Parts: sequence; structure tokens; C-alpha cells
Amino acid sequence: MSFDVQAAAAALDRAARDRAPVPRLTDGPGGAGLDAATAYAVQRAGIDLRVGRGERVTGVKMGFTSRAKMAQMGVDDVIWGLLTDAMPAEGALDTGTRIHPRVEPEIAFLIGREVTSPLAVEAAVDGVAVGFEVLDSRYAGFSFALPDVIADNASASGYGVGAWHRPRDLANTGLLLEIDGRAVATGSAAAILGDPYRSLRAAARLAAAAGVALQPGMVVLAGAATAAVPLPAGAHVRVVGAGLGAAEVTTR
Ligand code: OOG
Repeated sequence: MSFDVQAAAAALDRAARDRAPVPRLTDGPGGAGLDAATAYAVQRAGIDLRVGRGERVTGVKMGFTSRAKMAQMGVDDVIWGLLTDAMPAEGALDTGTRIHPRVEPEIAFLIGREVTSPLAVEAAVDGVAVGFEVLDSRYAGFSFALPDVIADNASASGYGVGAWHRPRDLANTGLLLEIDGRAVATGSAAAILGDPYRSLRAAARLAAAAGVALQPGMVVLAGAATAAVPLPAGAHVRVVGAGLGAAEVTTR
């Protein structure tokens, strides 16, 4: 049975907007043989729906770049997704518009110049920051196989970044995630493929291969260094990166 890319994208899009999770695509019609390429076609069709509603692509996010995340979700390959201008959490974030949000600490890169070749992406970086990503799987129980989560834009739902700093070595940057002043996750940026710059280069390669241009002003999220934790309403979330300051958000 052939797989309906547009129908899958529409179902995931509706799930996000209605806050009603859907069954895994891999369990549905034609889903048994769903491969990564088809799953990325679903992801792109979902982004097209967002762009059609007026959203703008603001960057790229990497997923499963750390053992902690792969182990948490039971998958074993690096994936990527796209960020849009509907996702930044500027100081406040509404958990009520999400299904079962989680938060994780991230390293973020700011693209400052046109990326002429994925091999030259480091030279195009203008800033580095500590940040957080809010994930919200559109699948029931936050449970998926790799093609499912690829199709679901790598669970992207929101993000925030702290102040930008000049590019620097990040391999041993300590990361701390606090909820209401309590440390809930700690890790090192070294957990991100050994060095977050490696994740940046992978993001540039994947974007170029997919025909997505990394433009000045875009953000690349390198992926979490720790497992993600449930994001409650009415909480103050703070992510600290050693030497990078903090990124904060209050939820309702
Ligand atoms: C998929 C997204 C994983 C990361 O940083 O590893 C990710 C998920 O766990 O729902 O963004």
C-alpha cells in the first residue's frame, strides 16, 4: 500500500493545532515500510502548511545528537527539523497549547553570513548561546519510531536562546536545566556528538542536501545534551551554560 505524504502531514498539523495526539504513522496504512526519505517528505509538507499560513523558517534543529536523548527515546540516528517564527518563546510559553511538552537544554548557533558551502559553516557563525528547546510529540504517549519523529518535524514546538556570545570553543561547556530553582538535568556540551560544532556541520550538510539555505539571522539548535524533562505549567525554567549566561522562560 502506498503512503500518502500529504495526508500524513495534514494529520500531524491538525494534531498540533487541536492538541490531540495521533497514532504513529508507522502503525497506520502503508506505514510499515515508511523510510526516512518519505518521512522527511512528510516533514517538508508540514512546513509548507505552516509557511502557507504565513510562518517563516527561522532555523534548523538537530535531534538525537547525544546518547542521553537516543537512550531516552529508543532511537539511534541523528535527525533534523526546521524552526519557524511561531516557535520562539519570548519570556513566556503557554503549555496549554501543547499536548505533552518537554524541555531540554541546548547550544544554539547564530548564522551571521551566507553559508556558501556546508564545509564553511563555522566561518558563517556570528554567535553562540545557551538555549532551550520545547518538544511536543504529536504522537500519543510521546512514543514513536524514527520515521514517525522525522515526519513530526523532530517534535519541534518552541525554543529560546540567551544572549549571543562571540563564537568560542564549546566542547566542555557545562549545561544546567533548572525548574523553579531546582536542578533537573545537567550535562556537558561534549555529549552533543563530542562537540556541538560537529552538530552544526551536520546541520549545514543536511540543510544543503535538502535545498534549505542557512540565511543570516537563522538559528541552529545543536540538540540536547541531556534527556528532556516534562514542562509543567506555572513554572520558571532556566538553562545555564558555563560562560554563556542563561536562557529563561515562564510557563502558564
Ligand atoms: C525528538 C527530538 C530530539 C534532541 O535534542 O535530541 C531532540 C524527541 O525526543 O521528541 O530534539
